[in-house]
Amino acid sequence: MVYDTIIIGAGTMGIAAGYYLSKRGKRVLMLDSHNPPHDKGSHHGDTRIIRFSYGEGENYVPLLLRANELWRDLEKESSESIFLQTGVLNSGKEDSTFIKNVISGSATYNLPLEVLSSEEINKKWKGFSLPETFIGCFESMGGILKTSEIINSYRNLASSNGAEIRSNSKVVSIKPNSDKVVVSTKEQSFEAESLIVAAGAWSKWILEMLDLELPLQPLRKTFGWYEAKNSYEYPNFPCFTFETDNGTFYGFPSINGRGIKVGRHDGGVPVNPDKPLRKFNDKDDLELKKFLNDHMSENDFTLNEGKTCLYTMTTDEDFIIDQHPVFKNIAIAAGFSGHGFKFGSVVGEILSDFISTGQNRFDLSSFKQNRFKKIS
Ligand code: PYC
Repeated sequence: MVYDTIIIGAGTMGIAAGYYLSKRGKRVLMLDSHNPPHDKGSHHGDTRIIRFSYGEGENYVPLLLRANELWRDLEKESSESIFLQTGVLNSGKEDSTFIKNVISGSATYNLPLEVLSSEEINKKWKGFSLPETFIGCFESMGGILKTSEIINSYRNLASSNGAEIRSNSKVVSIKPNSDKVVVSTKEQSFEAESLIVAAGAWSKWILEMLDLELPLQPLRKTFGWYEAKNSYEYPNFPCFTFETDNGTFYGFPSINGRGIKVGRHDGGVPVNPDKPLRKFNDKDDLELKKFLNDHMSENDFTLNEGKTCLYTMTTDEDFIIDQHPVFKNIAIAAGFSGHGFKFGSVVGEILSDFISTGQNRFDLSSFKQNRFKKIS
């Protein structure tokens, strides 16, 4: 069978693209080296934050607003609960670039934001104990996206639209052409008019098969759930991001008594995604506990469960969302640098637009792959 589009990677971005293309009546084949949702994807760990006055830059806000509409549509279409509106507190020193971007993003796009002193925050949520030098920006619109529910919803809807998913199918070669692409796994070759590469931590190697050398680096990251008292339980406690002198951290309220979830966003160790990740260890636990002890009012957190996951970093931590420079029938989504999940719906729609019409409605100039071209 000749497909309209082959998608390499059926994780967050790939499965969303597969869904939007299948909804347009396209014959879609998704190939994944694992079986999504799985613990090698950047969707691993049950929950992700969605926030809108974006500390990483205002250029992301239009994408976030569209992503939000599409998450609501997915919730209706799948009849699954995928979003919990907890609000998100972004905290750090007033002169941090991240905090400044949050405040300016809210002003530019007229998004609800409460800017609070550390004293006001510690009073509003008993669980926090912020240093005096910190401020916080609370966005009531933000909250939690449930990752497995989202991947499964897209997967089920795409399958019922006729899309095919082949799990445990590792791609070993690609022969590109402007009107036909042949993609081979060890077992079989497949043909389609167009191709999407959304291969998460494997993107670097897949893109090399298309003559694109991009600075993509998978990193090992850690997060854990910690025993917590009532003041951290959903819906009374928000999600949070913290820029501290000891690193950038994020977290979630405890849901159904599982414990407050916390992870470190910066740092991390470069890894080969084909090798098993070093398990969550005592050093990882100490680092997360120190963050909790320094910024929460409790000081006897005990680990319920610790896990590892993968980020795929670009050197500037901005995404790559683009078309191939030679073959316009190939679209690329890569390098989401640990802050991509919340954009999964809109990135899926953009990839589907690139493939179906060659156009898209957003300014994607900061996400072009040629920003990494070597200047000699
Ligand atoms: O972008 O808010 C975020 C985030 C939370 C965990 C990893 N990334």
